Amino acid sequence: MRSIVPRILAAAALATLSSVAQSQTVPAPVPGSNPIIRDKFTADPAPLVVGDRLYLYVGHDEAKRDEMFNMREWLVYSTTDMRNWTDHGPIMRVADFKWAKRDAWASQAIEKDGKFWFYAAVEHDDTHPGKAIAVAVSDSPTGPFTDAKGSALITNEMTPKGTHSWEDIDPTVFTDDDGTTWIAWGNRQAYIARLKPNMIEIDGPIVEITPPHFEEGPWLHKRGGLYYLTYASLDRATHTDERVSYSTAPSIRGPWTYRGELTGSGKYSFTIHPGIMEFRGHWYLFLHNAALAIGDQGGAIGRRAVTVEYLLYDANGLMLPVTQTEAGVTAPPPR
Ligand code: FUB
Repeated sequence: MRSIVPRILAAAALATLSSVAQSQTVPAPVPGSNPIIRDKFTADPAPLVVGDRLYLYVGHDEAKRDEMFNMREWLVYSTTDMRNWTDHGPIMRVADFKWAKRDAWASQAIEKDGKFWFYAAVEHDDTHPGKAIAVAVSDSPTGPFTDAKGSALITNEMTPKGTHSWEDIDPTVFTDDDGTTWIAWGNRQAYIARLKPNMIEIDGPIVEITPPHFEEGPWLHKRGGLYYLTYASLDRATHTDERVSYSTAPSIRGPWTYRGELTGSGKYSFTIHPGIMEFRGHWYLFLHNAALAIGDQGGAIGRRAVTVEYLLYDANGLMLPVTQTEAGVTAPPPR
């Protein structure tokens, strides 16, 4: 019988050569390049700055094979340098809202009076069929968050004009200079309402503000004297995948002026979702695409990956078009 030792040695040598070859041909990603999170599929990025740290809330995409969405929890990451991200794990599961039955969809957290308020889209149980908006609270941006109300803040019945059951999704929250916090949300129709100071009740009417080609994912922010409503848009006559568009207004109450598209579509992705924040002297636009593969799981509608790019404004405060890149914010800021 021939010895198998030479064959084992040859195999080991080959394995070493192939791992050397691999490490030479596939360089490790530059920390902070896109997608910024690579060990999990993540979507619907929502940044929040607390002190010298930027926190990023995302939905955890866990769809398998041809499943559309499978989202059961929200995760949070943080950074101080926009390069290196700390994983703080799940901050909440959709099961923590006892009245919700599934779908940890888009969210946003905001700080007010020393507490952190987390607003998120979920599927309500059969007592209020359709999507709903939940609110949770924590003493820390990394949680744990608990249901702040014990029931939905917004249910499908509160917006009767809508024609489909997933109209009440994708909350964005914004506190104006007078201390009033506003919440906007929607799918196909966009709405805005004032929150009571307790942050868990709507104060006054729900007003429709649907901008051109609005699909979902609104994001409110203010820079200088200008208010921005940025959102995932879909011009069904010309595009098959969402892009990002925006409107501006001189006041949170409008009137809103449509300013056109800010981005194209995310690579391989039907959805896209803007999250905008200023941090350490730069403005950033967070998005997602479906360009990440993990093992044998390729990107898909339910397996997305968050990205970040610099966001620049012209002299009139209009946002300059943004392209999703691999280098992201590891490249020098464009001028
Ligand atoms: O992630 C689930 C849904 O897809 C979000 O709520 C929408 O904004 C879209 O990204």
